[in-house]
Amino acid sequence: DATADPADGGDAPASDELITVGFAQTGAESGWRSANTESMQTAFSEENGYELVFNAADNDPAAQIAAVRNFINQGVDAIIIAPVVEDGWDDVLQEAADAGIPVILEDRTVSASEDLYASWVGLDFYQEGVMAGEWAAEQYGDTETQMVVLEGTTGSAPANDRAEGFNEAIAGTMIETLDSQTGDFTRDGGKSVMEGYIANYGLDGIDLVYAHNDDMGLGAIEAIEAAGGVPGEDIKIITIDAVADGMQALVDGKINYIVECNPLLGDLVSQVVKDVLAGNEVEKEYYVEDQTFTQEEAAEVIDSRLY
Ligand code: GYE
Repeated sequence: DATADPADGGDAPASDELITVGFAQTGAESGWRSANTESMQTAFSEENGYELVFNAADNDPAAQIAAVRNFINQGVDAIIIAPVVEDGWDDVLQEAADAGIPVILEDRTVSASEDLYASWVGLDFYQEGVMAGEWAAEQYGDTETQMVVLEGTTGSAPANDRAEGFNEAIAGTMIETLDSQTGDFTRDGGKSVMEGYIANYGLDGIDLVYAHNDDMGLGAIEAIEAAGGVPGEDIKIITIDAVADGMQALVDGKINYIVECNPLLGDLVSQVVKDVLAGNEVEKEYYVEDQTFTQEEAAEVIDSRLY
């Protein structure tokens, strides 16, 4: 077993040595999600010693829990979850623990006890909200500003934390929240909620959009343009993610500021999975750093972005 024959085709392990990993992805709601799925599939490839069982739950929490139960029944070596929502995980996480299968969370967090999972790899969503809110406060906080919010999926960690961080950062400024509804992190969702806002408050009644992700901001741009407005000028837009389409809209002047959320988590998650399975000690939380971009900063880096 220990003697590898260099002539037998490189260092990919024989298939019976592959680590079987079940990955319960949220769905395919956004550009961020596509980049995250690709990063995970690349990191958890056969070349790297894995057999990946991939499930995308179409953002349905019940379907995602069912997928995790399937992984438990299949007896996979480890389970990775990007939890759609924070709540409702206690039972199935306990079932995984009872079956002796370690769970590693990536991207979003859960409200369940941290004893029920081995580790989490992701981003500081609260801090992303704070960074977005601080820029808004600095730019618009001294003048009367009517803001509408496009929230992410209700009950998801990034929607909860990005709202909280932003609201704390704009407290005491002249920015007023006119309305706040979910657009489910999708472009279509952002567009239709924005159409409703424009119908209710008029283009002139809205000064600022805070969208919890780029895709919803891009949907809002479509709605504003369809109504005859100029996004980025008549109505300012702040978003989170910094995916390719979002960065292009920022460079084009249609978005005013983007806080990054790095989706390229695959390699770090893979390292954590290997450590957990080897019985090595791991941290409970691994935070990946995020940056922020103005229009000028986006123009400088857009050609070197990885997603
Ligand atoms: O910002 C959004 C995606 O959970 C951080 O989910 C992720 C968020 C991301 O749909 O675009």
